Amino acid sequence: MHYGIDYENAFWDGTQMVYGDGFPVNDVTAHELTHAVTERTAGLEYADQSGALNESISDMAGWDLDPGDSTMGEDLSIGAIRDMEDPGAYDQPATASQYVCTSSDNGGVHTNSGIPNKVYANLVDTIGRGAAAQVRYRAQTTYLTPQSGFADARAAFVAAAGDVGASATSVAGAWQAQGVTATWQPPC
Ligand SMILES: [Ca+2]
Ligand SMILES: [Zn+2]
Repeated sequence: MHYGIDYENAFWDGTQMVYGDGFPVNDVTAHELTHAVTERTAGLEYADQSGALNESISDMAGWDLDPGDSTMGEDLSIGAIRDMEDPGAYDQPATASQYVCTSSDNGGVHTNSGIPNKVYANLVDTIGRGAAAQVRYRAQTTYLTPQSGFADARAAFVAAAGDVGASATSVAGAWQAQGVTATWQPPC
């Protein structure tokens, strides 16, 4: 589903992403490679909430490797396709109450990813990108599972924060700010 990309200068060694010296990291390339990491770790099913999380984790990692702007895909011929800080700029929801129920796009995986994307923007703002990236990677590789939903992801990120020495309160707050409470469920 997400192949046909250049693996020459960046690869996953079974534990982490490895980038060659001076390799100009494209956010979309990192996004696609991160799908491979997710497939082999969290295994998030590519539909509905877990699919939106799968998409969002890839956007988070893509942004971390191309942190100079908050848009995704601005180097594509079609231009930017998403904005981590302002999901609404590309017709994505930013809060849980705006969760889109649809049967297209595997249950709106490229739409509802805006919610956790904005959560991650909150997290970068509050604890800094380095810590946010550690939390994100730890959650992806240790706590998220194939059926994880948004509330599970909140719990996963909070648990990951404890492991890497980040503020669990700040992590919970980043989710809470977008309406993802510990027990949130979508209307569909
Ligand atoms: Ca970008
Ligand atoms: Zn993707």
